[in-house]
Amino acid sequence: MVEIKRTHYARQLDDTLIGQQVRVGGWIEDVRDIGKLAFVTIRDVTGACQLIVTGSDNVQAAVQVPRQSAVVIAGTVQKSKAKDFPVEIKVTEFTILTRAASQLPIDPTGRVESAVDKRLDARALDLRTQKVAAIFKLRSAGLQVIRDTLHSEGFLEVNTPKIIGSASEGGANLFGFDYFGKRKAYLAQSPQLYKEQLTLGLDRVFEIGPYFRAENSHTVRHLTEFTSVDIEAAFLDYEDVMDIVEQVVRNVATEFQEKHKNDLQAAGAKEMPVSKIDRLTYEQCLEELAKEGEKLQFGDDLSDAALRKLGEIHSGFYFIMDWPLKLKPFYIHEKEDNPKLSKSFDLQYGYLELVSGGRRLHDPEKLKSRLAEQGLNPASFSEHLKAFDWGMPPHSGWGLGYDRLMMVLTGSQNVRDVVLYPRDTDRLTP
Ligand code: AMO
Repeated sequence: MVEIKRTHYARQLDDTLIGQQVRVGGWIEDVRDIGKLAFVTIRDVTGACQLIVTGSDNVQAAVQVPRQSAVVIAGTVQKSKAKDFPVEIKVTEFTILTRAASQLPIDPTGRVESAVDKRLDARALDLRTQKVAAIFKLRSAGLQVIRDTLHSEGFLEVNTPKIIGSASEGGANLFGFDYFGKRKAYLAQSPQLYKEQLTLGLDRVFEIGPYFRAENSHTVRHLTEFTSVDIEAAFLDYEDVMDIVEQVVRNVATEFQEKHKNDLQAAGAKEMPVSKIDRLTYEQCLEELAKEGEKLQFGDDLSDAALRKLGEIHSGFYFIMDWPLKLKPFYIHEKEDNPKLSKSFDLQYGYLELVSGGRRLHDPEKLKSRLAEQGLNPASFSEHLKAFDWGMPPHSGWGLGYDRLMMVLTGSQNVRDVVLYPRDTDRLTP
């Protein structure tokens, strides 16, 4: 029986181990045959290490094994003359566990670049590329920071249904399907209504989960399934939850700079210190755009072109707040001193919208009349509306597109680069 359990990962090998027996598992990256011995580089998720293989059988095995095959090796650590490796392993046991095909669809060493579609078709292998693995290490680290930040602010993590019986935010962009031949069901486009209801008993909640949008937009920032971080908090106003999202983004960026420099570098990302984030009103944006020759009327949505122009003026993170009420969903609260405006905001990075949120209506009568004003039937929201008769507290929240945030923080140009198995208008596999 082959012992497959490692004693060390590649990154843990250093000169404190010289003279010791170690067992390392990974995949073959390179083999240099120099006759009586072979230099082999094997890589695992932490990095690479160099092996010295001697003895004609072992050298033969090493030379013949296809690159990317899974191996486990045992040997003694010794000092290395190679400039990239402080130590190397003189191999005593060399076991090929699974041979890789000799023709692979992509080159995971990153030396030969492949188009994104080709890489996505071979995603599991693509993750052996250091740059790609670094992105997903950062993605995982970011989620942990977000959870820690929100827990420390008193939020509970919750899980709400993704299969729902009626349209949650008004019906547009929903994927519907047949539910056991009995009725129609839908995939949740956001946890909006649930998270609002949960403030009634749990006060502050957050959810990190997949949401689904039947948007027929094939762009570098749209997916049909995306990951959102959603929060909702009772007894907070919209500017309070803007403070929280600012803190979340700053903490993630700071963690990346302080603890994940190597991954940022491998991902090809710049460090991105997040200082105080500017808060512009919608009307200020109209003025700035007018100065640039982009004339919009109050009430017009900010088009892609307008956002691109604003993104040139404000190249980093900035908020756009106090949007016209009529541009916002039915649950958004008006500004008390100017009911044409709303207590709402988006967090932008350049042209890219990362977050939207706001203060919500908590008065059931106001909510019903707003539904009617927006052409929605209050009767189809009866399940939701009943919670508003149970003492709904005032509340505010936001939804943050995690894939888009990762795009920004890892310097990726396409949202597909930061999602393991992206779903878009064309792609449903792997
Ligand atoms: P919204 O619809 O603006 O708001 O979505 C929130 C954030 O989710 C991200 N996002 C997407 N990311 C990738 N592909 C998509 N198709 C996609 N659609 C949205 C964006 C966006 O800013 N219920 C509200 C949030 C709230 O008010 O709490 C909502 O869903 O980054």
